[in-house]
Amino acid sequence: MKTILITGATSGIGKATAGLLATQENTLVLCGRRAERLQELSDALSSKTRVHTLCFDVRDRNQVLEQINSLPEDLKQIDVLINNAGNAHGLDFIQDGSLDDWDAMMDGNVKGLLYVTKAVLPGMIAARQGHIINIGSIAAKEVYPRGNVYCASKHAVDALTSAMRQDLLEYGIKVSAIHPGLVNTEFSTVRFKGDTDRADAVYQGMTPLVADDIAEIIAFAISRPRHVNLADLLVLPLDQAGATLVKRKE
Ligand code: NDP
Ligand code: 8X3
Repeated sequence: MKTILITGATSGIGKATAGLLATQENTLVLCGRRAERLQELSDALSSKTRVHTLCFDVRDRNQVLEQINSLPEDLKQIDVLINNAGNAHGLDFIQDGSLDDWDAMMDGNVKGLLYVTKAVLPGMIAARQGHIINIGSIAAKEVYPRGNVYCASKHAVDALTSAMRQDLLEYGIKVSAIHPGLVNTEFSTVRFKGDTDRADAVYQGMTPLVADDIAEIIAFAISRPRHVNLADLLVLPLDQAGATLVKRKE
């Protein structure tokens, strides 16, 4: 029985991962900002396993530390941390970008991941075991036009994943990154600020990944024997060969 903390569990990849891991004898700590969605998740999954929810914004370092430190004694020791919370905000040329969008991406995708990791790490270091899985992106490996700050934030996640793996080597802590290509979640709706037509166009004429595809890979990574680390994995739909190289039907 592992205790697994998932950020961004209220939607998309995080929610699918929670649903799958709940069926595999894990205790779940599910995090997000939308309290009503956390309650719905807890109601849906509590018949399968023990679920504890934490409502916080990963950008707020005080909230992150307070909430994670507020865990009941028997849940304080996190075995697996899935740093999944994140989004893109906007798709603009660098000269047209919004400072608020830039802050949201750098503060959420990079600093938020750091704050959560900082809060969870002392227990892993003391136990000399643990597994951190960072959800990167194909945008961590390539930049694409108008992706600028989102790509920079995910390149930072990629760099931090390698850095964590080096710094935590001595403590027996696994650090993995899973980098998805196009996954049909609420991601594009958030990026385009609720414009669902524009969001739907991202996946038009091609078959994207779905959240369950990534959830299965996360569960596989967690299930490897202790000596095996899936360190860095790019996962693409068949119809995608690069950030902007997508085969679409007419
Ligand atoms: P969704 O928009 O469906 O889910 C994003 C999740 O992150 C939500 O649960 C949201 O919860 C949470 N979140 C976002 N910002 C914050 C914040 N400031 N504080 C706390 N939680 C936050 O998108 P996905 O499931 O697709 O995205 C999950 C991860 O996968 C992200 O890191 C994304 O960059 C990455 N990714 C997605 C791809 C895709 O094509 N969909 C491809 C590659 C990577 P709430 O709003 O309740 O706080
Ligand atoms: C999400 C995939 O291609 O929009 O990380 O950057 S992409």
